[in-house]
Amino acid sequence: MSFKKDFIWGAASAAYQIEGAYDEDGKGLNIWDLYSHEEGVVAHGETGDVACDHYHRYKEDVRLMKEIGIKYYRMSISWTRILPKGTGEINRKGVDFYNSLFDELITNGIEPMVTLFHWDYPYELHCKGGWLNDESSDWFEEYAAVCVKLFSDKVRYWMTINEPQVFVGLGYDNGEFAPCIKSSLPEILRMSHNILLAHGKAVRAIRAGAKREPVIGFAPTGPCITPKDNTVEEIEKARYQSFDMWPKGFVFSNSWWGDPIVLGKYPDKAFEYFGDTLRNLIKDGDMEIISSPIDFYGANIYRSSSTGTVNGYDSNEYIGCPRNSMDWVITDDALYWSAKFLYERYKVPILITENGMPCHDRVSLDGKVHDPNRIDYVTRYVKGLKKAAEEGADVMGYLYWSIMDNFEWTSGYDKRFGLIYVDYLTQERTIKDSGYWYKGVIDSNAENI
Ligand code: BGP
Repeated sequence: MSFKKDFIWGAASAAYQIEGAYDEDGKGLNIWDLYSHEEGVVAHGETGDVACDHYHRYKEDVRLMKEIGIKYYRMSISWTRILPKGTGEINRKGVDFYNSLFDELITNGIEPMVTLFHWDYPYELHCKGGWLNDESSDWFEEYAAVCVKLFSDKVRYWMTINEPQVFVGLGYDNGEFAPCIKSSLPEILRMSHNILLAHGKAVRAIRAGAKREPVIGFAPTGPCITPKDNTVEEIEKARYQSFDMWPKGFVFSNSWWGDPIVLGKYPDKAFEYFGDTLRNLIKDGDMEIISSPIDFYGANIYRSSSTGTVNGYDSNEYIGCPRNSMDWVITDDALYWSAKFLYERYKVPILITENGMPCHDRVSLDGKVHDPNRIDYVTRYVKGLKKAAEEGADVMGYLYWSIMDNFEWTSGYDKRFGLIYVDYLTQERTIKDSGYWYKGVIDSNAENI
């Protein structure tokens, strides 16, 4: 048994993390352009101004992708490169850039998969209240419709939003990520509802405007809880906890976002906790818009925590557990349980939109980048994913995060997730051992794992 024949193998990136050229060719500013410049936001005062300079080096990058054997490339569009003010006037040079990139990918046999929003929110719209403004879902719909009109002759795969858990939780709840805001509970509820509406309206805009049959999803993350042993009780507990939500920090949960989008309703607990404050936000027809059918459920998964832990992964269960350079525990069965649980609950194909490992990579004296830990990590996680597929979960594909080392948000450039090493001083690229190894995984549809 194995993955299906048309299994999607690829790697992912996001515009702000790789493109650079932050104020070139008519691009408008976004919240990361601005807030990364504020003191204390990003480690070592680093910014994404230049990043991997992918904007100028995309041809070389596509060539390296081809060398690695990448078949699908998940990337995001920088909203303000297309619409500098977030809505209204279109920036032709931004459009030209993405058209050239898509052409380059397609010519090299790589299918582009586009995320519309990977956190780089237009600054002009932020000044109008951002997601708190009840027009924000219309702004996003306009942006989605523009992209579909411009690019759907080349792009079939679309993801609306990346990790609402994280951009809301860290950006507007605890204030660590741009735009560094700590919001009140009613504000968090309101912006969540607007984001869900934005997602739904974008799904409809893509479906209505696409020139070729689109494949649409979104790319959430969320807690993945695994059973500490294989007893029925522990498995049930893990399933329950994976979709549970709490009165505080609930934006990080799976069900707060996944249930409205796929099941068409907020979790019961949300009404228990927030009562009329939530009820009053929901207008007639909203839930139908939010739950406009999607073709796949994306999942960004890096780690899990076991039902045996007291406080998630920070407990004795993980004493001495291997950790990556972000200090995240390495939990081999994360993809197995999450693919299984997500598919059981949502019953739409699961696409692993991100999974990967940041390591302490460097170019060795022999000129190569040896990263056996990354190879070991992917082997273990993909084995789990394969087992989930063999046991009946509809798993559509796996996208490694990330195609190349890049700007890891507030952690700056130290954390290297890439299959391609980037020397930020010279912009020289080196395919890591894992990149060459991944080619074998792709070519054999993971029969070698
Ligand atoms: C992505 C980011 C990555 C990485 C990842 C972490 O969407 O762009 O750079 O930070 O999320 O995932 P999580 O937030 O689930 O830990």
